Amino acid sequence: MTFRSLQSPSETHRGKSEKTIAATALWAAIAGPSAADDTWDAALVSGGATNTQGYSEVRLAVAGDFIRIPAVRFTMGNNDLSPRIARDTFHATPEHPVNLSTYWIAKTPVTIAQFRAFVDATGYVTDAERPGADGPWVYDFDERGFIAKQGYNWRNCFADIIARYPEIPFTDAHPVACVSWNDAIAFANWVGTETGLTVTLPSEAQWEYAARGADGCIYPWGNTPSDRRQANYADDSFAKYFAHIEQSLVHRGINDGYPLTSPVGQFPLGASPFGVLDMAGNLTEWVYDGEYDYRPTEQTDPLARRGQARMQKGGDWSSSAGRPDQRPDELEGGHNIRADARQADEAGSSDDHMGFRLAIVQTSR
Ligand SMILES: [Ca+2]
Ligand SMILES: [Ca+2]
Repeated sequence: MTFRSLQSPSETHRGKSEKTIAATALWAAIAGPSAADDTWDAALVSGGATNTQGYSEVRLAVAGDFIRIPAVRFTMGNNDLSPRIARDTFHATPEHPVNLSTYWIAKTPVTIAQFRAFVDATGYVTDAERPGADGPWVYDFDERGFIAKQGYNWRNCFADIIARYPEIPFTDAHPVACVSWNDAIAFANWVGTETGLTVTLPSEAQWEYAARGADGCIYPWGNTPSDRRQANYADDSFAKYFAHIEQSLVHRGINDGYPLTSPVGQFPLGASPFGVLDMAGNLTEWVYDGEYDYRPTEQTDPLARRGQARMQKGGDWSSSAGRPDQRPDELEGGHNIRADARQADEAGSSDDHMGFRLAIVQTSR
């Protein structure tokens, strides 16, 4: 594989041919053993450097940084869950061997700025904005909880909270929330069209391996809960504003600095073994799979292609650490930042603690 010629002046391309070259280089890198030596088209795909953890990273102009995850056989799910943890991880049992082909996963979730560029370019209308839609589930101080509110969507789903407490940090560099699985797929399809790559949501297996690594840790950074520097979830800064709800979720004694979401990439010490950021906390993330139960048998590139409900991973700003010493979560399923935790929700639904990140794969879905 020789991609260095792509950057020579004599092979400068623009427009469609440029996209095709970038895509060709990325496919070759997915298949080949020496991606760290590859170079990338500067306009559309740049980087090609090796990150701190030793994995290749590239940058898509419209969708940020992606990390190459080499093919592997790993153990998905968990057999070592107490009944409470089993419930809070949406029954992430039994553990089972999974073979994954090489893929690329986004280093961070899609930001509001990136999603805004997509909407500006295409005129896309999200599920929550469609006539007659129920609206996303967002926090309401009068109701003292999360309720479905019409008129809210990705543009304004934190607006009431920010208006009430303008000191809470919030910018377009934060991950986009109040987007449905359908909206996430629409964004992925747009990035695919723009780049010529097969861009989609990661499968649940791809997401979990990118978060846990070969050692199968509880969190992306290891097995001990955050000391405030590894992730954004329900901490003392959350409790300051949401003290009247979900007290059992709060990790007392740490302050990660963010009552709501944080800008993406703010917790480098929370990187996964591959350098992937924001997997635990910030926003829970849609993955491609429809809702399904684990089986003990070995699987290769597992993907539940269909399902009205879609799986979600990673926990968010309102989630617990999922520590064994915590009191139980009142809610069934998920709502903690363990890498093996699972949730599911209707593909057309959205809420203020749900976002997504992209993956680049070799086969269409
Ligand atoms: Ca927090
Ligand atoms: Ca996350």
